[in-house]
Amino acid sequence: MVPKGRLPVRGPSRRSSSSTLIFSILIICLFFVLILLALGILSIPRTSNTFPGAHDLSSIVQRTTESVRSDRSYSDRWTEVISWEPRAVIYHNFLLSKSEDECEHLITLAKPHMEKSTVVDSVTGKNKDSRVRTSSGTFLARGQDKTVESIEKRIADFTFLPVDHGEGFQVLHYEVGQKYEPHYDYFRDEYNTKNGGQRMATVLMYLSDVEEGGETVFPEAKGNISAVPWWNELSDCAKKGLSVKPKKGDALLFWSMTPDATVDPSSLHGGCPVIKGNKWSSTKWIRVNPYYT
Ligand SMILES: O=C(O)CCC(=O)C(=O)O
Repeated sequence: MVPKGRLPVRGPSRRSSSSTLIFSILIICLFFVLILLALGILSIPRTSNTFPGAHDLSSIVQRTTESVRSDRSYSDRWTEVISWEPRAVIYHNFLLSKSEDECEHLITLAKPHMEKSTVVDSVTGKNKDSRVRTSSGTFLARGQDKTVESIEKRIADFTFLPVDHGEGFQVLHYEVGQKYEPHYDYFRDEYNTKNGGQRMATVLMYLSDVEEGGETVFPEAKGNISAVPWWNELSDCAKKGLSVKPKKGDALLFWSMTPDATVDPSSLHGGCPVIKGNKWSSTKWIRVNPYYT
């Protein structure tokens, strides 16, 4: 019992010792969180407005610089998202060029069989000759040899789409003045979708550099097309859209369908006329379902 007229002695000291305890626990927790942050086990979430907008093509410069800086060697493989509408990404140095030259290998396989390229008639679904596409080309068999098989496996890893959804490579050759006018890779006829369903994505591999022209252009891509770092190097044709300059060994992946599996009209694309030099490329079209060869 507390004696009359005296203040209790133990109350405030108990309160002060419990607040000291809480304060110490907080300090220990804070210290613990700081250690986790320093070790990279925890991270502070970034707000969405720190990321560039989906159509902000000027961010390509920043990402390029970051990639180069963080790579040990410039010749390493690295990816560069160039557009969200259509979804498109460049995989730099996708094909081997040192111990084995995969570009030369594909060209050597294709050369003896090159024929004038055709286009698909959207009414009949049959191949026809056209002024829209003036290159020459040929198809290689899927898994034709070990090198082809290894590139196809790499494409499957890169796209997350199985090897058996892919058509055989089409190797293309464009000489000066040759081009492929803007078109869709998806079909608008029923005949061509019987085997494998719709074309979902395309991987376009550049097998050679091109001195001038020959860019792949996306005239319906959304965004400020002139913000790309390589704008001043583009031909007039390429300046009509978002363009990629062919570079030997690089691969361009773009999607002809949106994530909700409807066809994407912003995937309209073409090959600009070659102005100087030669262009060799190889296309892999990937279907929604397995494609039987
Ligand atoms: O050669 C290019 O840049 C475009 C080729 C193309 O459009 C295609 O093969 O579908």
